[in-house]
This record gives sequence, structure tokens and C-alpha cells, in this order.
Amino acid sequence: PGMSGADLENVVNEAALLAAREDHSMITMEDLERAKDKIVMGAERKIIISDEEKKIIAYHEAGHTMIQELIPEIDNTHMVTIVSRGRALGVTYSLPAEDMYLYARKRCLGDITGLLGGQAAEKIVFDELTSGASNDIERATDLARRMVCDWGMSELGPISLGSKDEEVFLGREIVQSRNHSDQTALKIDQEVRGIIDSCRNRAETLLQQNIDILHAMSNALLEFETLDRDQLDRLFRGEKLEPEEMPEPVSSDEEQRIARADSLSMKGFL
Ligand code: NHX
Ligand code: ZN
Repeated sequence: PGMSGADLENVVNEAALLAAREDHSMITMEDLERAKDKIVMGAERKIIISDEEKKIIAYHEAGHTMIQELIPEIDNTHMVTIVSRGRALGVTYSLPAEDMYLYARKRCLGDITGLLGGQAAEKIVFDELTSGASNDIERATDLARRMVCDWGMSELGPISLGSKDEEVFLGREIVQSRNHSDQTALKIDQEVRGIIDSCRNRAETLLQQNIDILHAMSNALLEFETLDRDQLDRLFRGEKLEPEEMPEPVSSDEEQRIARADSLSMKGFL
């Protein structure tokens, strides 16, 4: 759900490349899953990260995942990883159950809370904040501003409020192009701040109330690096996760072929 036709085309293309690389005569479901992850989350990036930073990343992603699990109105986490993908050091990826065309206020507030859950976990566990949350903060602020200015979801009511942000390209004319008074601008900022503050409080409260699961999930992430929906279900039921199944042994011939194919595919990206 949520993908465009072009996204789907990319996924199928990527799956075909993966299948060909492994000499399959057909595209398997596994190829499609890996292709989808790459299109949605970006290509895996092999970088070396200190144990200390890995721990911060694990708690940050665990924070998002916990909130997505604890707030019923929003989508659960489909997959969470501390393997670097695209521009991100870690990714929490949720999947809507079906395509949706309307965005309910509760859901919006839930999503903002989820976005702030990463940094909230960092703050609770390490009593410190890092710069990594920039994209989360940008998205949360953007959503809050749209609730106030576009969607009539604040005390200011259903008035369309042109915000500066959308008209940056006008440069100096920003002030004239605003369709509201300075007083209203102040009220917008206050409403946005109010939404962010209450969502941040909610995130911190939820995480503090479930700190044991937060620790368990962060530990599981450090051990397994990526958790899928099945593993998350087991974690939330309080079960221990079995160690990863060993990959099937490959012949040295096979190994060399895969290594060759991988180095070829890397050249395309570096
Ligand atoms: C940096 N990257 O720029 C390093 C390499 C907090 C564990 N010094 O929130 O990776 O800090 O939940 C799209 C997508 C900027 C645009 C991700 C722009 C990431 C991602 C900065 C995880 N996951 N932050 C996150 C992260 C970073 C960044 C992005 C973007 C971290 C965080 C990036
Ligand atoms: Zn984040």
C-alpha cells in the first residue's frame, strides 16, 4: 500500500536483478521482499559504527517501534533495522494495512508521537540528545503545522492559513504573501509548539511506562540488527528470540560467484 506505479516498477526491476544475480530462473518472493526493502528504505550501506553509537541507534529505533506498537490509531512497525540504509543510520518502517485517503486527527497526533519517539528514547536512556533526529523533527513539525494551517485541526479552527514555509520561493515577498496577521502567526507557532510538546510528553510517558520492553527491544536490535514483524510479535509477547538460523553452507565455487556478482553490483553504486 502507498506505492506508486513507478515504485512498483522499480521494485520488480530490482527483484529481477537480484534473481539474475543469483541465477534464479524465476523471481522469488524473497527477491521481491529484498527489492521492496531497497526501494522503500534505500540501499544498505556498509559503514563502521562504534558500539556506543550502535547502542544509541538501537534505542532510537526501538523508541519509534515501541510507540508505533503502543498507539492503536497508527500503523505498527513492519520492520526495524540498525543497518545503515540510504541516508539513515537506522530505519523504522511501518506499513499501512490498506491505502488511505483521509488522515484522521488522532492518527496524525499518533504519527507525530511516533516520530518523536526516537529522540525521546535517547533522552530517557542516555539523558542526552543527538543530531540524528533531524529528519524526524522536520517531519513531525511539518505534520503539526499542516494540522494547524491546512487541516483545521487546532483551536484556530478551519481557516486556511498560508504559512511562510510554502512560499519561501517568493524570497523577500514572504511577509506580504502571508494571508494572516502577525498576531495569527504567533498563534500558529504556539499551536504547533503545543502539538509537538504534548506529543513529546506522550512519547516519553509511553516509553517510561514500558521501559523494560524498550531495553529488551534495543538488546534484540543489537543482537539481530533487523527485526521483522514476526520477531516483534514474539518480543511483545515477552518471548525470547531464537538465535539467527545459520545460512546454508555454500560451495567455494558458489561463494566466489556471489562475491563476484556483489562486487559488480557495488560498482554501480559507488
Ligand atoms: C549524519 N546521519 O548525517 C549521519 C550519518 C538518529 C539513529 N551525521 O530518524 O540516520 O544522523 O529513525 C531521510 C531519511 C538526515 C533524510 C533519513 C536526513 C537521516 C534516522 C540524518 C537515525 N531513524 N539520521 C532516523 C539518522 C544521520 C538524516 C534524512 C535521514 C539515527 C536517523 C541521519
Ligand atoms: Zn528516527
